[in-house]
Amino acid sequence: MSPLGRWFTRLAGAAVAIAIVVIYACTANRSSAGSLVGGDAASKVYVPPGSYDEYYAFLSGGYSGQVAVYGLPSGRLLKLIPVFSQFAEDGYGYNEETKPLFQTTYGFVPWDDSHHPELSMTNGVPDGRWLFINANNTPRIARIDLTRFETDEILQIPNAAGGHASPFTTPDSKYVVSATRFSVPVPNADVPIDSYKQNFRGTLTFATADQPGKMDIAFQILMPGYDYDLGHAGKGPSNGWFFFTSYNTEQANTKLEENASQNDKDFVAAVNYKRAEECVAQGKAKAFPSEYYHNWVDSASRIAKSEKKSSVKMINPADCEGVVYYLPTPKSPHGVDVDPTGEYIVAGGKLATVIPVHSFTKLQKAIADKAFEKTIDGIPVLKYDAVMAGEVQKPGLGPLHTEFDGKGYAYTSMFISSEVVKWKLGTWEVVDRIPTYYSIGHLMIPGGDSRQPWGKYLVALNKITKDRYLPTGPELAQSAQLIDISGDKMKLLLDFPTIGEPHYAQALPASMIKDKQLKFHQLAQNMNPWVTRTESDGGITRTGRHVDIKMIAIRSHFAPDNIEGVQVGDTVVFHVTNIEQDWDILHGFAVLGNNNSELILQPGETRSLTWIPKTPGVFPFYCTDFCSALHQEMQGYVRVSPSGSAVKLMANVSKKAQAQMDKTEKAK
Ligand code: RUQ
Ligand code: CUA
Repeated sequence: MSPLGRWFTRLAGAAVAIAIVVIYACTANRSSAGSLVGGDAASKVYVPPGSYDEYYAFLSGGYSGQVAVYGLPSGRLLKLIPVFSQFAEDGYGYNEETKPLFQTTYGFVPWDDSHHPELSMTNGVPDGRWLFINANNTPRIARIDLTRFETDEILQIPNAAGGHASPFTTPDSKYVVSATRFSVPVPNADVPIDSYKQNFRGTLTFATADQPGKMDIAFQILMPGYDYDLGHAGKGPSNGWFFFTSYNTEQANTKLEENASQNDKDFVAAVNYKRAEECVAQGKAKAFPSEYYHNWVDSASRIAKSEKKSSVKMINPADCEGVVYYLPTPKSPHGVDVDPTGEYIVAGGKLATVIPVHSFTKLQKAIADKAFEKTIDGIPVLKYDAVMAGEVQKPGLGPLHTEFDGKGYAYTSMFISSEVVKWKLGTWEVVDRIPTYYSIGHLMIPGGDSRQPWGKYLVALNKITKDRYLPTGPELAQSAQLIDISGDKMKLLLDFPTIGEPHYAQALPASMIKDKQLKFHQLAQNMNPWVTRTESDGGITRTGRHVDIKMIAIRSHFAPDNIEGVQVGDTVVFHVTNIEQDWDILHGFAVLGNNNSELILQPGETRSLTWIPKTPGVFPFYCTDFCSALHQEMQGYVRVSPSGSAVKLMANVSKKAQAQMDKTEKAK
């Protein structure tokens, strides 16, 4: 069950009354569903064949580890971008070029749980350069390039467990952050679990993000051992600040559903990261031995590289006055969202009966006045009344996340009462509500967490599907719902199924990136050491038990297409180059019995598949991507002989390539 689902359990003991409300809400939702879709909904989401959608939406794939790209308003699935999980469909994480992206200090980690896509920003507005996304289980942050829709970089986050509050970006994309969900011993150590209060700590990580291929940990902040949940950067007047929610300020280490729900208020941690930069510059951060990997794709060769790092700069708030303050916040807050003006900091107290809103102006004054309740590990706790801007009363049950439309309204997801609630910034009055089907987690407005929302649509990202689609056995696809927010009243337009669990999403106008798409890779600039640019360059080389085969793929053949002299137990690597120079002409490659996946080859690209034949025989290979009328003719054979056989290394290649092969054969 998802962490969200567990809140049901948490509440169950005390809340018979709530249960009744939930049942009532669900029943009410279901019976009125039909009438809630207005008569013009179909025309509002209809994108005629051959026409484009207005927005790209990037939905997290949750426990699939990937990102799904949809068009809005149609809800059409455009692409699945593999990020943290191997993807057999195109060989990502199976071919030799991309495997290093999964390198971590825990070894090769080919899966993760991705939660929050975040677009890069310039001046607080999404700029369409990159999309970042976090890995929750083995904390990492990935960068996706939006001219190719490909993962280019993955940075591991050390001294952390559960990289949940991540990878929210600063308005200039200088940093992406990661806060540890689980506190753990820092550095990790073999200690009794019930020594939690003495030994467990949290960390807040700021990683540099504005230079592709060069992501790194700028600094970490060592925090009390709470659970850190979500974060958002300040903007405008609050630029230079970052806000993170924390819960379990009780520091429970068992039965958290009860033991971490004792305090009436937990905290939002307000981090002055400009102050952190000063402390680093003044040598107040300690070099803290920490191993982690940075993996990135070299753009010339398109081959991923891995580098192991050994130290981070660790800031202890007690040594850097003014770097962190705690804002008391009711109760077990989950989301924290900053409105487009940068003045209001909205928390989603998932067990709270109100939506608490903090004021940045008051926060600054409270600091100047030293309106502190107490200090925890060098972190002043500000007085709630001194920082509070207002509370939205009776919003519904289980507020989680808030986004904004740029017209003075906020929209909050209510998990337990299964609805989106629209309220007005400044007066805090609820002005509209709409049911969701069912149990909404995040919601998303294109640019809705930025300085400039495109406030036309809202997407509800729901946790429970039940009766919304044709049933497909015990497991149903989770659902997203498109809601029109252009008028006073929210209107439900469309349901569409999602990949994995759509935690969070981001979207931007298609016009910002559609004309920047790469159509193919320039073959002349392909710097893969095993590139084959023309048919006559193909061939085979043997180095002991290692055999490299250089091949080309072009409509509609491979060259070479007959290979002999391979032996049982050899490590055979097929380096296949698609020499097409044309948009959307891809080829594939697979050989009978290969123990990994196929290769998919973009035009102009080289990919390598490793194969260790186990028995003698003849093994066909073929193109897996229907590329031409003669796609079914696009095939070949590898002859495998017993180990030590006298069959000569041979391929039907050019004379030049054969002469080269004969030379290496003789040399051995
Ligand atoms: S959250 S359980 Cu983004 Cu609401 Cu992850
Ligand atoms: Cu190449 Cu099918």
